[in-house]
Amino acid sequence: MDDVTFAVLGTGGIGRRALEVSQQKDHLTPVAACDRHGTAIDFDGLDVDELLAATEGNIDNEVATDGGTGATPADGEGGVKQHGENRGVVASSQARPSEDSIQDVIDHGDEINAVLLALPNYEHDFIPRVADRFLEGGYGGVLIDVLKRSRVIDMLDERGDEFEDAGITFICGAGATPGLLTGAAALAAQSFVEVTDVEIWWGVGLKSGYQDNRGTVREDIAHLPEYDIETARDLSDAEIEAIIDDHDGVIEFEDMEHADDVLLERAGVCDAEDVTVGGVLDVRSDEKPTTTTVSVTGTTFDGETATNTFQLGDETSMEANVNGPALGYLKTGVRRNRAGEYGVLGPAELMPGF
Ligand code: IKT
Repeated sequence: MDDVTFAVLGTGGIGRRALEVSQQKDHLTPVAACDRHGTAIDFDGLDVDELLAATEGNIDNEVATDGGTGATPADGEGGVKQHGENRGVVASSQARPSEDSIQDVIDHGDEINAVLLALPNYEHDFIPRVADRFLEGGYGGVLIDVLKRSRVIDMLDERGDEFEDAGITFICGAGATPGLLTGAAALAAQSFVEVTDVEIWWGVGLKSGYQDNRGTVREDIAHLPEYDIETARDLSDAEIEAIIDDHDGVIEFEDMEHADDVLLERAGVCDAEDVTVGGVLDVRSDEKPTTTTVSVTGTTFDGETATNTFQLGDETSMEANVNGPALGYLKTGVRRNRAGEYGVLGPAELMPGF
C-alpha cells in the first residue's frame, strides 16, 4: 500500500505507545503529535525516540476541544500536573506551544491521512465533540479511536451522514476490546449460521505499566458498580490508590458497558444483549491474572451447537494488544478511505461479513 501519514491526538499511554509501535509497522509515518500544550509536526516523519525521551515525565494525553481554553477533563494519564512543571509534548524540540493543537492538525489535514484519537473518555460526548471539530475544519481522511463505551457509538452514528459528506472514514472502538477481540468474535462467528452468545473475558497485569496507564485504570474503576464515569473522573489519585488497596491490587469487572456489543450487532453477528464483557485487572503484577479469551457460541448450518474460542498469549501486553490493532485498523481505514468508503465503521465490519 502507499505510505500512510498519521497524527496522534494525546500523548498519554496510548498515544506514546502508538508512536512507538508505528516505528515497526510498514508504510506508516507519524507526522504529528499533540496535547493541550502544543503540537509537534514534521512531514518527513517525527523523531519518535526524541519525542518519547523528551516527554517522559511530561506526559499529557489531553487536548483542548474548544480552542486553547483547556475545556477538558481534569486529570491526564501521566498524572504529572503541578502547574508549570508538566510541559507535555512541548518538552520535545520538535514541538511548538499552541493554543489550539487540534486546529494545528486540522490545518495540515491535507497531508495527514489518519488521526488517532488517543484521548481519555471522561465525558461520553468527548470523542464525538472532537470529531465535530474535524468536520467543521473540512478534514477528509480517517479518524480512529479506541473508545470503550457502547453509547458513544450511537453519538458517532448520528454524525454518519456528515462524515460521508465530508469524506471522513471514522473507525470506532479499534483497540483491544472493543477492537481486536471484537474482530476475533466476528471471525469466530463465521462457522455459525446463528450466534447465541459472545463472552469476552480479559486479563491485564499492569505493574510496570501502571504509571503510564493511570487513565485506563480510572476508566476501569468507572465500570465498578459503585462508580460511574463522572464520579470516577473526580477521584483524586489518592482515592484511586485506596480503591486499588481495598481490592488488594486485583479488581474484577463484570458486565462492563463495552461497545463490543453494539459493534457486533451493527455487523449483524448477534444481538447486543447476547454479548458480555468482563475481566480482571492486576496492578501488582505484570502477569495476566487470567488468559484473555473470546468465546463465541452458536449453531452451525448442519445443526451442531459449538463454542469457538480465541485466546491471546499471556505474554502479550495490553499495550501490544491495543496499539497493534489500532494501527492495523488505521491502515485498513486509510485503504477504505482511499477507495471512497466513508462514514462510521467498527472493527467487526472490517472482518468477513456475517
Ligand atoms: C477496558 O479498557 O475497558 C478494559 C481494558 C482491557 C484491555 C484488554 C487487553 C487484553 C489483553 O491484553 O490480554 C483495560 C484494562 N482498561
